Order: sequence, then structure tokens, then C-alpha cells
Amino acid sequence: MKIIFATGNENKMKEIREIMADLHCEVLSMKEAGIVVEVEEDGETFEENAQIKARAIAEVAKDAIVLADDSGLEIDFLNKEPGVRSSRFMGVDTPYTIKNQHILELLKETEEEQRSARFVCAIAAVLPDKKEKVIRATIEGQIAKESIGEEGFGYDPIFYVPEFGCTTAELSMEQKNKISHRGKALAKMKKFIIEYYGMQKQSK
Ligand code: ITT
Repeated sequence: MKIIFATGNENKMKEIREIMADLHCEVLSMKEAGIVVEVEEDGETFEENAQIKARAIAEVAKDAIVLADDSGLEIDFLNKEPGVRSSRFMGVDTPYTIKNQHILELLKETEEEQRSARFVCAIAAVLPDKKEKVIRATIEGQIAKESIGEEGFGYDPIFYVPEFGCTTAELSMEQKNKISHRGKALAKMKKFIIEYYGMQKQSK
């Protein structure tokens, strides 16, 4: 079985590959599958956007499981912004050093209890038989006082996880995948895929 991941984000793809490594499937990015499709992510929720991406790629991907990830950072003090607009926040081409600095500035005067935030990830699947599934997971944390860490990508350097006493940009990919929104959502999706195909085999 082949899995095609409907993402153009190489950083997400690295994490996804590691999480999916123990599944006996070939995991391909859209680029590797030779698929070039522009998708307008105009949904209002992470789930809707993940489904929009997965369905668009499933239209052209034959006999493969298509998965898509829509994710982002919700900051309570900013009314859950940037949320579904996390990648478009301040412009898609604006470097994250600038986006992160701007967020730190916006929260400069806040107390610790006002800095709560979470990463959200929705993973949508479209299976070859057209069955669909969508799974959401989150990781709770706080906006850090300063940007720290070189690992990860995007908003990781300003996302502080109290249990670990560091930002997600200070965790190795393996550590981050164990606790992250993406890691948890994909673990559940893997379980669903294994059970679904297990069940199908039994019913034949
Ligand atoms: P695709 O739509 O092609 O998958 P994208 O980067 O546009 O790529 P999203 O629309 O899902 O993906 O936007 C997610 C953004 O949220 C991403 O670009 C990061 O800025 C942020 N984000 C999501 N997960 C993150 C993580 O684990 N660490 C840091 N930032 C993250």
C-alpha cells in the first residue's frame, strides 16, 4: 500500500516520515508522487482544510491512501489567532524569525497565565475505496518569553512546553513527535489505518 501525503511543507514531511516509519507502507510526498495541485485552503477549521487538501489530491492519486495535515498555533490572548491562518500570518514568505518576534512583542506585557497556547493538527485521510476519516490532536503550552532553540520549524522556538521546561525547538524530532499535535494525530491515524485494513481482510 502506498501513502501519499498532501503537503508541500518539507519540515512537516520530515516529521511525518519518522512517525510513519514503522508502518509497512511506502510514504511519498506530493512531489515524490509527481503530483502538482494548487489547493485553496479556504475552510474555517483545521479539519475542513485538511479534508480539502486530502480530497483534492485523492482526485488524482490512484490506489493510494491520501493523507493531509492542516495545523497551526492558537494563542488564547490573540483570540486563537493565527489559528488556521498560521502559515499565512504576516504573509507566507515572511521569515519565522520575524513572525515569532512579532508575536513575542504582542504578548510582551502579559502575565504567564495569559500566555496559554496550543498547537493543533488535523489529519484527514481519503482511502482508495473513498472512505474518509479526520483526526485532531493538540499539544498545550505557552508562548515563551523569548525565542529559543534551533530544532523543528515555524513557531517552535516560541512554543514553551511546561512539562519539559523548554520550547519544542529545543526537543529532538523524536522527542517532539512523541508529544506533539502531529505526532499524536498521526499515531491515531496509523491505528485507524491498521485496524481498517485488518477488518477488511477479516470480512473477505
Ligand atoms: P501544506 O498546506 O502544504 O501542508 P503549510 O505549511 O501551508 O503546508 P498549514 O497550512 O497546515 O501548512 O500551516 C501550518 C503552519 O502552522 C505551518 O506553516 C507552521 O507555521 C505552523 N505549524 C504547524 N505545525 C507546527 C509545528 O509542529 N511546529 C511549528 N509550527 C507549526
